[in-house]
Amino acid sequence: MRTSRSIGIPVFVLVLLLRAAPAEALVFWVGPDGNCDYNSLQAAINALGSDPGPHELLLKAGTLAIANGVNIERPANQITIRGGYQSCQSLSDTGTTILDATGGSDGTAININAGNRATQQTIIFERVSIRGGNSETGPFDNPEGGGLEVRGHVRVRLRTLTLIHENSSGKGGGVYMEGASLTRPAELTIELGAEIRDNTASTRGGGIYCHHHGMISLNRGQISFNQANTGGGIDMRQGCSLLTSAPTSASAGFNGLMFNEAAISGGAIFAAPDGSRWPTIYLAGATGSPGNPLVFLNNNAPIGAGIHLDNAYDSASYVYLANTIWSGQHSTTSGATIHLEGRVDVEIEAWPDCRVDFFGAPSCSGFYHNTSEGWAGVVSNFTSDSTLKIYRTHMDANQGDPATVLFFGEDVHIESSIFGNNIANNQTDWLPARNSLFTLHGEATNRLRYSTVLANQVGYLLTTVASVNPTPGSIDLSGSILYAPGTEIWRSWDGHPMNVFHFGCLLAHTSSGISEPGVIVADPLLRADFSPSDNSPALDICDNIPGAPLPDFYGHPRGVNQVVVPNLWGPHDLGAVERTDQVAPLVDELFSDRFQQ
Ligand SMILES: [Ca+2]
Ligand SMILES: [Ca+2]
Repeated sequence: MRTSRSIGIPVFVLVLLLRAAPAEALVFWVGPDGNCDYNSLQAAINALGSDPGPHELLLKAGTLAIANGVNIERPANQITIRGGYQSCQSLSDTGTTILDATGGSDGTAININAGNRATQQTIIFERVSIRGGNSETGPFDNPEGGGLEVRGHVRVRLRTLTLIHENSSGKGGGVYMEGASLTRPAELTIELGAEIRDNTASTRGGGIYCHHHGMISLNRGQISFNQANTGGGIDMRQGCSLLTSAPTSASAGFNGLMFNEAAISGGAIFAAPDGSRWPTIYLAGATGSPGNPLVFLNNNAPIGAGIHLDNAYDSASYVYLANTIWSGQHSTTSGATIHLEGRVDVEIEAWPDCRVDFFGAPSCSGFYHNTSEGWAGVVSNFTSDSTLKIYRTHMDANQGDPATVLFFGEDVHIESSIFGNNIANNQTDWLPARNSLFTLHGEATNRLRYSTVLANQVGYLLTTVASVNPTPGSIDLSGSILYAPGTEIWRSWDGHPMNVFHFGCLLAHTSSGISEPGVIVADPLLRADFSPSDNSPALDICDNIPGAPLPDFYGHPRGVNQVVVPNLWGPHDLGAVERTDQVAPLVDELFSDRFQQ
């Protein structure tokens, strides 16, 4: 009776299965009625034995109780668990199957333990909802993981219509991960619309807790409405990484983390080494036109409402964020989107070919309406070893002290980016982080090149503050537009000297406070897309700045020569956007207004 079957499998599937592994690929139907091979998912898994597979377990739609959980121990080959079949032996796969762990003894809904083996097997979930797991939350309890516990060298793929929701645990409300070693990791892929939602951890990782040597891949997946003390969405420790699995197209579908909440820090993501192997975050939303950025929406925590990364070790940990949109994060203490401690290198950019009109954002990399009631409306960092790069990024209507970036690290490089409408919480206080758009380290190398800063609700665009080193740092403003009448461009909070320079390639509302002559003081006359209008004094100004400029805000190469506009130093326009179309021929009197200083 309970034997391998091929009855009811479409001919083409059967052919594929036979080709892949003749005679050993098992297909079992699981569900409560008489046409099913097994009534119990555990019994079906046990029946797979050591057959090499790949195997398929096809679940009848509806609810399948797994009150005492399910164990998959050292799987011998790939297993696909696919729900949603209208009846056993039916090919109509239109719904989902709920695996409900409610009741029974407390425990994880599904335990997967692959051990430390050279071959990494894959467990695939499709059209399955895993809920009701409640692993022990007491201080001496083990195992962790409410919905899924993923141990050893194994890959788990959550695919179409799969949902891990309403589970709870001490660590890893939705999923707990622990790989065998650095080279034999536990992997979790959330793809094709799968979601980890509404899970709760009493300590770490509301959605996912990666204890060590795990790899989390996000490809059109969603981690949302989860809660914990640290890492409301994801908490990752040593040897864990969070990646996007190289989406090749901008297929429809939300990709991101939203409405996660941490009571202490890391609303969407908390990452800390807890050992010598630091975590890595490499996220790149789908590029192209239109692109499909990865979205961080409305995550909350007192510190690092989006990401909190803390690395106390000598080697830098790395955060790369390409094509990411951040909106509505909220922190009460510091870092509305990102808070960094220790040694972290961060790079944030839009890829040059990425185009999107998402939340009205003209760029694939944007920070909008993020708020910190305390420090830093976007990024906060109080330690001296980190670096920060921001390219082709738009920051608008963020709020904090300072309004956007507080960075006391070694090196800040901002280029081809646009800042406007950001708000300092406190516009009168004397503290260096107050009343400023950026607050930076006065002994570091700071660059704000080919960027456009317009009106913000701040007293100062840049505030620098030093510690004890007598060596002055530098601020390179070359190629930028700083047009915010009524705002001071730079203050040295403690009187520490800075080398502020721009090679005569700077347009500003005032030259006051900028030591070098040659500032073009004029209205930049920008168009709605931030490019220079026909009469703009920002057209064709520079070619004399050391170092090649990066592609502009929209990814276009710099240096489009305007035929009717004489070049000051060269064909590069000032500001974040190079004008790509030719301006109309002008009469002389307009022309003569271009270079007024
Ligand atoms: Ca030009
Ligand atoms: Ca020209």
